[in-house]
Amino acid sequence: QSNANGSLKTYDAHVPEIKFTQLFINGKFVDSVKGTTLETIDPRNGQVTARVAEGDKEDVDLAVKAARQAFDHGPWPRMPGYQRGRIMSKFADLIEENIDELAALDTINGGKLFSVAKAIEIPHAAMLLRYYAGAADKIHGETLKMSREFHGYTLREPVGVVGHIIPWNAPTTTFMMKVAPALTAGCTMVVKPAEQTPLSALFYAHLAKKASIPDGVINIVTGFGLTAGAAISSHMDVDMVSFTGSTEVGRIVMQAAATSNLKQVSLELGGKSPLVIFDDADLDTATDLTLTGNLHNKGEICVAGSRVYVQEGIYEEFKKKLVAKAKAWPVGDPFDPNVHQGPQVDKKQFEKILSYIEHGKREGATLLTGGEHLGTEGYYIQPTIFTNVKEDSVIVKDEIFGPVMLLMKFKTTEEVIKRANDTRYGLAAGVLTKNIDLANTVSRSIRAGIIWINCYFAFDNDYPHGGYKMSGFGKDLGLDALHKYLQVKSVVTPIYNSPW
Ligand code: TXE
Repeated sequence: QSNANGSLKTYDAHVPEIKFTQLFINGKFVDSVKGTTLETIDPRNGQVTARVAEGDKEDVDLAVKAARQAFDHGPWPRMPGYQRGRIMSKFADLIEENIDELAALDTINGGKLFSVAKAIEIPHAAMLLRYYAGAADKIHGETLKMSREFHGYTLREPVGVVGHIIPWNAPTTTFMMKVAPALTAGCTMVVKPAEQTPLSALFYAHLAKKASIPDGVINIVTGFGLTAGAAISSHMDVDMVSFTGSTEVGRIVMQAAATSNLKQVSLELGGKSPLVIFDDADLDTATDLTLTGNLHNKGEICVAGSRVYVQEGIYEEFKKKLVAKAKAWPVGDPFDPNVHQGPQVDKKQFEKILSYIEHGKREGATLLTGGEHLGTEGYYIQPTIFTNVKEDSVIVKDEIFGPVMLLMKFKTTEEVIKRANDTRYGLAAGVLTKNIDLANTVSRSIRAGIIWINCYFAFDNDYPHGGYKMSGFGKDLGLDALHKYLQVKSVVTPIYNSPW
């Protein structure tokens, strides 16, 4: 453990044996057609932890074929909803029996805090499965009265074969946010985890099979975006692609969907969320929420509140407190229970963040604390705070996706609303004030998918998550996500001699 300036200790006690490294297609673990592999790296030290099958177009073809067969002829879409729900609940039980191992895989693969993965993210994956399992026998359409001698009804039918393309920052949560509602809907699927973090997804495939999810329903193709990912988004036999990742790749996925079979598209992309703190906010709560809102998951989180707007009356005092707390923030080995921030996911992301920090300095922003690589090995970065930033500068406009926040002063409500909305993104926002009218005005005025009042990162299974503007469209979580994997069919029939 260390604070932002100390040295790092390494904990190896929890490193699990890696059991699954092959693709999972039609219920079996198999090598890739070409037989090639990719390396997964432990971000604590940059060392190779495993070699995982590298899937390419041919493997995606096989996986889609299996998913198509399971959808067109298999039992999953046809079985009663309660039965699908029962199997999903069994899947949830098996996850709970393997929490430690799953949490450790996400830690050595993505640098995630073991304590958080164990206490929150893995149990949440099981909860999410149960939430959607409970909805599996409650999928229904409506009966509609027509104006003439017809009547009709609507059916909600599964979309079909879904391709899920998943990022590395929340390998478990994103996997389950996509897989669970699609399972409930009766879809079959091909999942491509991020090349950096494929290990837990393969373990989930093993547990799904053990829970009796039929072969071909969940297929996992580990591999790179440009090859396996592109093969999914341009596949003629995939009915929908559900993507979480960068705005840049979201655009490519949508183009591929448009130029192939016009498959449905759902995109959860990046953010640059505003956190607006008014003069009457409690300083301790406000500084704590600002830190967790930016340093949770080492800032690799799409809803990070990285544009921090503080009203002028408390600005100086807030700044002093925030910097003092950031300097004491424990960064270190993610297996250490006292640590709050582990290493960035990989060398590429680590270097990207450091280059944004350099860019900020060159643009003339004032570095209040942090800004440096921490330790001599691994991808650790100090919690970093900039102030005196120009609103049109690159570090204010771009998503940095690291432990870097920008502190800005404002005077009036009108002004801060305008500045908060001055972004191409619209994923989340926070507002801290004791004045309920002010909180309501700001929440209605900011164009973003979720607004937190006097809190940050409060998520629940039932709350839809997804963006406005260039943060994407289509929700994860909640019943909105279930409806995304269903399509509505209208059925109309004549009705004679109706008394009504
Ligand atoms: O994302 P990519 P990267 C943001 C964040 C981060 C930046 C870059 O700002 O710094 O994106 O991260 C697959 N066709 N977010 O480069 O490339 C890829 O293999 C199809 C925000 O890792 O978008 C992986 O599975 N798929 C974010 C997934 O897309 C392709 C989470 C995401 O990777 C592809 C992650 C292609 N041509 C990064 N190219 C969030 N919204 O939470 C890549 N992929």
